[in-house]
Parts: sequence; structure tokens; C-alpha cells
Amino acid sequence: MKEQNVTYPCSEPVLVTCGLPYASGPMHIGHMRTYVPADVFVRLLRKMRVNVTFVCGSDTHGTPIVTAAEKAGVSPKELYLKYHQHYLDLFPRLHIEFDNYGTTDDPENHHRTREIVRALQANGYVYAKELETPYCEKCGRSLPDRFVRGECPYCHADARGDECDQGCGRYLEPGEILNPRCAICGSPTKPVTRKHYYFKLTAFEDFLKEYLERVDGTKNAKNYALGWVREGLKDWCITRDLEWGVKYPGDESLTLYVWVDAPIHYISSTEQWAKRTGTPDAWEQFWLPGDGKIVHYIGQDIVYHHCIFWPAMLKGAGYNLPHAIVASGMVKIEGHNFSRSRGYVVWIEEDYLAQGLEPDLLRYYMVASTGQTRDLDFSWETFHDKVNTELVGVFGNFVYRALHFSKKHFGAVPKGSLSPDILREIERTIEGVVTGVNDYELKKVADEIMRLASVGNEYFQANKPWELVKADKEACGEILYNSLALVKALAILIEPMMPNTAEKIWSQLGYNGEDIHNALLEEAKVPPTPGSPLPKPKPVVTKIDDELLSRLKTTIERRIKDAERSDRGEPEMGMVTFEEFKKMDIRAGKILECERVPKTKKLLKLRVDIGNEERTIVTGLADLYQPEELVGMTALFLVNLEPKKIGGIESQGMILAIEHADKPDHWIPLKVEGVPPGSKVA
Ligand code: B3M
Ligand code: ZN
Repeated sequence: MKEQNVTYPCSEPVLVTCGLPYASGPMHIGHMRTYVPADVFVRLLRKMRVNVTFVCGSDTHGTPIVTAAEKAGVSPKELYLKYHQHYLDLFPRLHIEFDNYGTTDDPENHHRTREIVRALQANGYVYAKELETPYCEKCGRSLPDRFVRGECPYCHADARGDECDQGCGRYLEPGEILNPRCAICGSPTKPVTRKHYYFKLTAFEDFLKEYLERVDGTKNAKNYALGWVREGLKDWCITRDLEWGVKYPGDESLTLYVWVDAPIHYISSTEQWAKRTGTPDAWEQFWLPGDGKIVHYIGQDIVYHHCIFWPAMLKGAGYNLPHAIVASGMVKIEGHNFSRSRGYVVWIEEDYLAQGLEPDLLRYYMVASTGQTRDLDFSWETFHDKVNTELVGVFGNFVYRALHFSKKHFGAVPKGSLSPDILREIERTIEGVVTGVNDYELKKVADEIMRLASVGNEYFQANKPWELVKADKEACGEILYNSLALVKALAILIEPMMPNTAEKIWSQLGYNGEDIHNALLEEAKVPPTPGSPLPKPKPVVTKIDDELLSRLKTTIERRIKDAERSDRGEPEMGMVTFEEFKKMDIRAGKILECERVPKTKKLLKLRVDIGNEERTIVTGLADLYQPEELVGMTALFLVNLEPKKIGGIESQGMILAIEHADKPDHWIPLKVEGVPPGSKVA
């Protein structure tokens, strides 16, 4: 056995946090890789009598939010409010239950962030420096972070302003990227010089080496970070030319970089929890130097920020340091890197919950499929196998058989005594679970529980209660009593991963008043009370049938195909119902007048007779046709298209044209002959 430090259970209070989701898009399966293990970890600690607080919140700042808001045509605040609500709604539906879930835009966070930056200034860790940053003349603005793309100076992959997102994964300082171009319009950029503020990260190299040697958590976090510190650090630019965010104290025309205020929300979220629970100082036990233990659950892609920037900031401002950093591997979809734009994504609401799938199954899959630090390759096929073989075939099968047989032949928990062998198996499982928690390796916890369920199946099978019940009912009762002791243990042990399933088993064991969520690990060693009546059992997990599986698979396949098509510039080929098609009012229209729209290259303004009225319609055909060529022509028009201003003129419809298959951008109006204006297409 490997030697290990046993931290849990501990008497000190523990604060568990999760990386903050950007409130710029819906929840997807990648998120589950961090939030599910963290929630399971919290529930396991509570089962070990540890006093735990669990906080998180929405990340509402930075260029990820600003670019998404621009795309959606709304303000950053409108955007984040929408998705913040989405996260607030979805987490509880997945039984991910935070003690506080705020946003980085909350007043507490603005306040705490400015307070920490002031402390860093006061302690001499911040200095001003003139810096050249990219500016786009065409868009007329500065290009911080995700507004710029270029070449990574380390690995030469195509990268975004603050992160080599497709190559080596390094954090990039403003001005560091090579051959920058505007991410919005693609133009090459011009450098502008402006005063920015730097955090003296280099002053923390020795501290970080020492700290990272001793920090608890997963090896990937620690080892990557130590590697970066040994390569040598650079001072960190903490301000940006961006309207949206927390203002830099001292120069309100600058905004703090999102990675300054985002982790600080771990503190302000704890403050919000403390205030709400009527103990306003309770946040201090974690964040001011003392015994409280902070455990951060994060994705592997943000190790740099959490293991380097964050401890240095905390140290520099005089706050407590994280006890552990647990970094999870990434999620792949069907062997491909996760990618929204290429369709390699599984949306939690649309693709999972709306299909009627039980959240517990996904929770189990997320922790049981692979080790904490390894990449998880999601596919509906492996999800289906895991559910059907392990959860239904092994776990559910044993639970149902034991309950069903006991109910049928005894109607209540039979009399018996706990066999030392069964007790030893339960104790061994509890030890395994505690080891898994201390190693931050929840797959081990899942494996231990499945092992105990297999022990149950073997015990049941070997003792043949269906024969014993006829030959020796008392002996049969003994076997069932021990089987139910295992069922009870399994219910308690599986609760952190599958809280809803555990509740079902609990009530089938006849517990009504007591709450399974409060049951402690050690209660798994105590068998249920003989004589307590059993309700009629039902299977607690059900198989995913082939029809559902193929529907789930088709959704992803179709999305990937649609993405490939739209990559080639083809429209998405979703199905249109006849009702939808019928909504389109397409008619023959006679072009009465046609003239160029001044100061534009492509636009023509048409006056069209569509039968009962005349319409003004603007079209982009001026580079292909002279106005005289179109006058007098009868063509097809979509006449109930929403009116839209084009080139300053309101266009009240659209001419239909066909694109020549071999000559892209060569459009030919759909001429019709022999029909009067107003004739309809159906
Ligand atoms: N909002 C999301 C990410 O990069 C980012 C995390 C902040 S944690 C303080 O995964
Ligand atoms: Zn790189």
C-alpha cells in the first residue's frame, strides 16, 4: 500500500469551491466533470462528520462574456443574468447543491476585489508600466484577450490573446502574441501604447516552489505548476482596456483582468453565505490565516490560474492559502476534443434532462468512468453500458432481489444476526471509501461500492434463499437479514453519488422519518431493525433501452453533421414541418422599377407589384445585373419576411434567386412566366 497522509475526516471546517462557469452559454457535459465530483466529495465529507461549506458562482466578466453579449446583441449584464438563472435552475436539478451561488458582479465581489488589489498595492506588489497592446483601426477599439488571435510565441499554434487554447495551453500576457489580428474582423492590428498595471508575480517564485511542494490535491495540478515556476515566471498584467468588469482602484478608466476578480468570488461567495446564515464573520475561518481548509475543484485547463496567480495574490494580500487543488481531466466527446462549434457537445438540459434521463445516472458515470485526472471520453454507448451493466446489472439487481424476496416471504425485515464476514466486507468498503476521499479519487469510491454490491449478489446466489425458504425458513431469514444489511450499507454509501436513488432504496427499506442524506458512513455498519415492515419494492435503476440509445446517438451525429455543413457554408439541414413551410407567402411579383442604391456596391432598390399591392424590396444583385435587365421581369418573392432596413431603406420582402452550383456568388432570379402578379406558390 502506498503511504499517504490522511486528512479526512478532520475537525477543522472545510470550504469546497468549484471553478466558476462563465455565464455566457448553457451548461454542458464538460461542466459536469468538475461540479459532480465536487458535490460528491462534499457529501462524502458530510457523511464523515466534517463541517463543510460548498460555494460557487457565475463568472460574469472578461472578454468571454463581452464577446458573447456582442454576438447575441445584448448587454453583458443581460447576457449574464440569463445564464446565471440557467445555472441557478440547473444545478439543483442535478442535485448539485451549493451553500451559496452568487456572481462575480455582485457588490460583495467588487468590494472584495478592490480591497485585495489595494492590499497588493499597499504591500508594494503592483507597479505601472507602459505597454503596447493591439488596436483594431477598422473596429476602432482596443483588443484585449479574446478579441485578438495570433500565433503562440511558445508553440506557434493559433492562439487567442490570453491563452494558447489550441496548442500548449499556456497563459499569454497582453502584447505577447505574435502576428496579432482582430478576432472580430480579421484585420491586422496596430500596437498602441498605454499605461497598465502589473502584479509582481516574480517576487513569489520561492514562495510558490515551497507552497506547491506541500499543497494537497491531485498530482497534475501540483506538477504542472511546479514545472512552470521552475521555468521562471513573468510579472502579470492585471488591467485591461475594457469597459465591462471591476474597475482598477486608482485608475477607473482601466478594468481589472477577469482572472483577478473571478477567484476572489470564492471569498465573496463565502461572505454571502456567512451573511445569509446569520454569522457574518464565519467567512474568516477559511480566508483569514487560521485552521479552515480550502479545497478548490477545477478543470485542468485552469491550473495555471489557480496554482500560480491565485496563491501569489492571496499571499501578497495576507489571506489564507488553499489546502488542496483538485484538477479534473477534460471531457472528450466520442473521441474528439470538446467543441461547441464543431458539434462535439452534450447539452445538459436539452440532450439529457429533457430526454427524461435520471440525473443520478450521469452523476455516477462522471465519477465512475475514469480517474479524476484522466480525460473522460464520453459516448452514449459507454454511458449506456455503464448504466446497464453496473448500475442495473450489479447494483440494482442485488438491491431489488434482496428487497423483493424479503417482502414476498417475510413482509418485514427478517430476524437475524449480522455475519462477521458481511460486517468485514462493509468495513472494508468504508475504508476504501475513506481512502478514495483522501486521494481525491472518487472512481475508487464508486469501484468499492460496486464491489460490495457484487459481494451481495454472490452471497445471495451462493446461499440460495429460494431453496432455503422451503427447507428452513429461519435460515432463509438469516440470509435475507444479512442481505438487507448490505442493501442498507449500499444506500448510505451510494448517496453522495446518487442521492435520489439512495432515497428510493431508503424508503423501500421502510425508513420514513429519517433522512438518508444525513446518515453517516458508520451507520452503514448497523443493519436495519428486524420486524420493521417493508413496502413493495420497485427496481431503483432502470435500463436504457435501445430505442432511447439510438435517439441519443442520433442527436449528436446530426449536430456534428450540421456543424460540418455550416463549416462548408451550407445551411443546416434540420427538418421543416409542412406547417412551417406553409407559413411562407411566396408569390409572383412584377418588377416595375429598379435603381441602384447610392453609395453601395451591391444594392438595388425594386418597386414590385405583388398583385394586391406594391412593395419596396432591396436586393444585393447590383454587381450581377443592370437595373434595365430586371425591369419588367416577373419573379418569385417571399412577401411575408420581416421588414428589414438594408442600406438605409426598409425592404418589405425578398426576391428568390438561385446560386449557380459551379459559380459561387452567381445568383439568378427565379423568373416565372405566364402568370399574373400575386400568383402564389404552394
Ligand atoms: N470562469 C471558466 C474556466 O475558464 C472560468 C473559471 C473561473 S474560476 C475562478 O473554466
Ligand atoms: Zn502555445
